[in-house]
Amino acid sequence: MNREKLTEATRNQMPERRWRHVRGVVETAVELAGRFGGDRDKAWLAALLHDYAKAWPTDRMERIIREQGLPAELLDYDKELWHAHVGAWAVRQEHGIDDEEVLDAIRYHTSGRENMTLLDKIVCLADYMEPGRDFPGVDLIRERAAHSLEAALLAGFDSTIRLLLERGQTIFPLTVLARNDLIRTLEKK
Ligand code: DGI
Ligand code: FE
Ligand code: FE
Repeated sequence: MNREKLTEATRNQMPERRWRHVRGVVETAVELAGRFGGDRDKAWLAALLHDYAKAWPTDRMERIIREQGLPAELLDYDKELWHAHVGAWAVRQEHGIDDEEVLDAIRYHTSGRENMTLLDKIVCLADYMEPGRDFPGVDLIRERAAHSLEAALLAGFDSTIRLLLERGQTIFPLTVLARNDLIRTLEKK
């Protein structure tokens, strides 16, 4: 796998602003992998590809979910959730990415899930706290990330759930399961 080609192909999927975010996530994910003992190469790859389908048209994502056997349940929830699953499908199709750990980290980077792997957590947290992010609560996430991946990620999911509640939106069940799981993990420590 050629890193430059993959980088260029990813850049071509999105506008410049989104590409800047992706570069921030790559930088942050590699840093977090170093801090918490994750695989830096996998962190690099999953972070680079995490928003691969983010700028794809909604109807294209919907068609892929229906025709390629991705979880149809996604269609009952916010469209923002779709790019993660579609992105994992797309990078396998278009670039032969077959590392299931990397594909899972891409697939669950928005919703989270129960029993998140170290790589899932690194990518999801990097997505919340990359240098370009600025939203209420991001400082707490960054502070916690200095010592605890789980505590930082919990603050991240809390801020997303709070936002969804404020907007009166649905919450995808995996996000609730991910949050519950992190709380239990932290209680055991
Ligand atoms: O793709 P990004 O913008 O970098 O970040 P992301 O993949 O984490 O997408 C976040 C958006 O998804 C955020 O604006 C909230 C929205 N969203 C809608 N419904 C849900 C949701 N996020 C989660 N975690 N769970 C939901 O049910
Ligand atoms: Fe995303
Ligand atoms: Fe992102």
